[in-house]
Amino acid sequence: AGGGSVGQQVGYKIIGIDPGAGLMKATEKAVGEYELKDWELVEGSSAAMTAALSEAIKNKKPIIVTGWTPHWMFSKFDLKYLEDPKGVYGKEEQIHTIVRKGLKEAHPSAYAFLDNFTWTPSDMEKVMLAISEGKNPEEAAAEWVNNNQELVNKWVQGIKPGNGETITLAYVAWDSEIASTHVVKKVLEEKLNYKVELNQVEAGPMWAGVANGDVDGMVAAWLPTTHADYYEKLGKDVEDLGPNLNGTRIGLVVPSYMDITSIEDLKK
Ligand code: PBE
Repeated sequence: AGGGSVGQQVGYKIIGIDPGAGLMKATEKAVGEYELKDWELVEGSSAAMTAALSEAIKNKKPIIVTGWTPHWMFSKFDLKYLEDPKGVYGKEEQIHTIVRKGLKEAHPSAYAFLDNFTWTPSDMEKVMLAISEGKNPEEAAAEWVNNNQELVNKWVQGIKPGNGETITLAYVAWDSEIASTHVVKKVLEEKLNYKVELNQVEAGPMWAGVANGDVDGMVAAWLPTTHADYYEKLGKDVEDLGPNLNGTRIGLVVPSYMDITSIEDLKK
């Protein structure tokens, strides 16, 4: 389809996201290790990447994007990960909840809930999908919380509500983290009587904000691989509350109609 090599078909471009994402660092490494010499990793944002993907699929054009799971793109479109025989993108990992040191003493109820918070890729995808279909994140989170009272009540069971104190959460505008962070905000406000301020920042400042105590926490740490750099630098200055979600994946993603299966095919 389209004629020529895959590289020629897509102009030797991989459509990336924000430069702070671990996925971008991994992709730079992949470009090196697979010797994709003529290729360019295009920086942008999650929103720009999904817009380019939607547009390409609408026109049945070839495209290569940096992608991850959980993500609504896999329920909306017929997509596949390119095989990664060199294992550059790592194995399955977890999304962790990370809080500032001292949060437990300062806001024990918020801390207890954040420690309990855990859900599944399919939960997260429901919120993501609603947002991708036009709901604003607050609405989508409220609707999910409303529909999942049993699980939500387990998270807050036995926890004494706060007294209207403010909790600050940092997140990056990745579709997955927009979803999770808004759900956590909603639960803290509706069930535990906190006020929640959200700081949307880049990945570096998100980690640094929790490490220096400017923000109380985040639910967006992809470990052990994707955020390995950040964790190595700042892990000792934060408290890791462990995984809130299991079953992630990152890599290069293409529409299923493209006639390639492996990152190695990009060299041809
Ligand atoms: N992501 C989504 C992020 C983590 C969440 C895979 C784009 C990254 O740092 O790459």
